[in-house]
Amino acid sequence: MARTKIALIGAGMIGGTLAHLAAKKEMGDIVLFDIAEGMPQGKALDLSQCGPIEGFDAKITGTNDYADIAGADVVIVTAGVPRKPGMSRDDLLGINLKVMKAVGEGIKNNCPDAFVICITNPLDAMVWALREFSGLPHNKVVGMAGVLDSARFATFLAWEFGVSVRDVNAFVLGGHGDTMVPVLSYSTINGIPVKDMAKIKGVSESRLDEIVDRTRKGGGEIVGLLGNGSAYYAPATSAIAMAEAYLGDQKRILPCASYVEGKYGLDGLYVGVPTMIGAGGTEDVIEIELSDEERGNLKVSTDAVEELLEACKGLDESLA
Ligand code: A3D
Repeated sequence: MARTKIALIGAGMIGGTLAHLAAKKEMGDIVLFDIAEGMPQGKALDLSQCGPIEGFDAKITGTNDYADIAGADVVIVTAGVPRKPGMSRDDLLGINLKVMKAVGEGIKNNCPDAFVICITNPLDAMVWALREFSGLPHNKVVGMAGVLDSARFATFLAWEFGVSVRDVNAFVLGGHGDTMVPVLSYSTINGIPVKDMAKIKGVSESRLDEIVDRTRKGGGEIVGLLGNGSAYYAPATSAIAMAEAYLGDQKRILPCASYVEGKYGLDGLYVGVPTMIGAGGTEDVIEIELSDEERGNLKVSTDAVEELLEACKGLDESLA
């Protein structure tokens, strides 16, 4: 039986971390692709030399040639540039849109049967564009954001209540970024609704609002502290959980940027929703009941995503 092949497009901070995690978990053989010459090869060599110490057998290779991702079962995309000082949102969009075009074509020509997880920002627009450029079915292209955002939410809730993170089930919806919608009504501490737990523990509503706000700005907080670059450990771990759900046909319900048509009043948009991931890729989107306020917040978030898609269409007419 052929070994599972995992292609990582972008061998930067997240790409390298993904390779290390996938190797440690022996998820399959790993190909690190990047346009930077030597860098993916160097990282692959370095990571390969972890094998004898950590005891994994994964074959890790670095490449600048898309032909080497041929037949990949899973592709995780982190290729792109980060926003730099002085760069407008549209400048960033224009650059990363071109990257998605190249990556989409590389996937289409070499591994059209893969399950593709996009991480590149601005996430909800880039996953949509990557799907358009690759031509893969919508259920095989998904964005990673909600697993990370809900992990951030869960971390802050666990700290606030002084409980194990393992018992916190935190729920977020919507686009990735400041408009994301952390949903307190569906967040629990081992089944106990967070709002009930707050009453039991004497945590005020305004304190919960602060936690929601910190979750929304979770990425920016880390960017500010690092001074250079953005989060990479937790983003990589999040994408690995999604890849494992697919490879193991786990039917996990994870918050992912999935293609939504018909549910949540949406008509063909990638946005963060509870999604079942199994061997069929994104097999189902679960539509939950929302309060008027949550529905309103989701609308603000999806409007922001739609605005980005319009900007993409303006930048590349093949998307219009
Ligand atoms: P970084 O370390 O800069 O790695 C990006 C890599 O992409 C670099 O090695 C580049 O050489 C490479 N690259 C650029 N253009 C191309 C191309 N055309 N083809 C192949 N490779 C290319 O960044 P990172 O790994 O820290 O982050 C990667 C992306 O993830 C960025 O867009 C971040 O904004 C995004 N990100 C998203 C989240 C989400 O939750 C959605 C969280 C953290 C980071």
